Amino acid sequence: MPNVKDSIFLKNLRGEPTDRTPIWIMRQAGRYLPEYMAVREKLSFNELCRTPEAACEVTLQPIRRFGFDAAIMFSDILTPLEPMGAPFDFSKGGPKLERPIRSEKDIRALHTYDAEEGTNFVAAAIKLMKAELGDKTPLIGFAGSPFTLASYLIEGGGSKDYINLKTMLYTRPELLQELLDKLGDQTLAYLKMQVAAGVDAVQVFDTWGGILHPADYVKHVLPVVRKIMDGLKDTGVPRIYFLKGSAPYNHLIKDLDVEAFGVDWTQDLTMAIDQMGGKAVQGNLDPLCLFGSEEEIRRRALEVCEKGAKASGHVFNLGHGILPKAPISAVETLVETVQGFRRS
Ligand code: 1CP
Repeated sequence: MPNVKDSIFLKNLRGEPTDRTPIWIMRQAGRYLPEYMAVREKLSFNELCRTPEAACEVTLQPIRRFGFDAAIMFSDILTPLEPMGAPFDFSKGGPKLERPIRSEKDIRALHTYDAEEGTNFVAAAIKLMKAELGDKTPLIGFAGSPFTLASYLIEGGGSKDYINLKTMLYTRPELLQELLDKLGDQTLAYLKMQVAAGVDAVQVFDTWGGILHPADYVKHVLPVVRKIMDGLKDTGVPRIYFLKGSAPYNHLIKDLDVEAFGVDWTQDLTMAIDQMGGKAVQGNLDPLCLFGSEEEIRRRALEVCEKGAKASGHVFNLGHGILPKAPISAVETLVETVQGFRRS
């Protein structure tokens, strides 16, 4: 009987030897897949996230098509904010919040909630996904880091300069901290709920944690990430921290109690492995490499595999999410190359 615990994905996160390198890619369920777009013609993005059967279907799509070594539950980092009183609208391209959260009153009005109730549709989706994936393919749960979530709440959507967030940081840091602490408590409860529902590993996405001076990162971002990761330790599931743009912070995060660090494509993987003190790594091919020639994709993917093989564990991934225009044939080339690589 195969056991999901023996999957090469989980083995690499635990630092156990495997003869090949597992691969999954961030945003593997999404707009580059025609079968995803077909589902989206019938359901809005929010409906999709809140309908367990549909979320399960799109989670499985990239597994069926490419045979990735791990599935990631379909949802969004912003989904658990709605029950706090901050619903996002995704219909205009990027996420938009009706009324940004900027004052003391706005922050106090956000409420923490029982994750089993407020996000019961996520637990239901995870149970369906686990039943479909069986013992072959592990399922990754995830959440946004409090800082990345705060950036969307304060700006009201994506931002180029984070003017509102930084204004708060430089005028009322204690207010920003209050928001981060509140989001931290909710995020820990949300991830614990996912583990109870059956996910095999968790990833915290910190897409925008890298926009701060390292001293501010250490003061405001790192402690709440640490609290979440420490709070998950007893669950026993491997924890992955993906901080985009982490290169100037690697020496600051290396002591976090996690099993693996996500590495973006702006860093040399060997350097990141040296700086991350013996932990497993996940990454780090440039997502734009998928627009290169087949030969170039193969060459660069193998280079990442060779470097990753020197870490205590390596999970192949892109250095950030796949773009909606990425060619399917490039993903096929990538998966075939990585799954064909043998560690010596
Ligand atoms: O129109 C559509 O169909 C919506 C596009 C879309 C998709 C497919 C959004 C809106 N989110 C998602 C899914 C998603 N988002 C997943 C699913 C699982 C998978 O990886 O396959 C995950 C893990 C996320 C995480 C996410 N959402 C992050 C962190 C990772 C990253 O890419 O940096 C962030 C920052 C978001 C916010 C968000 N949601 C959606 C968009 C387009 C964005 C980015 C907006 C921006 O650039 O600021």
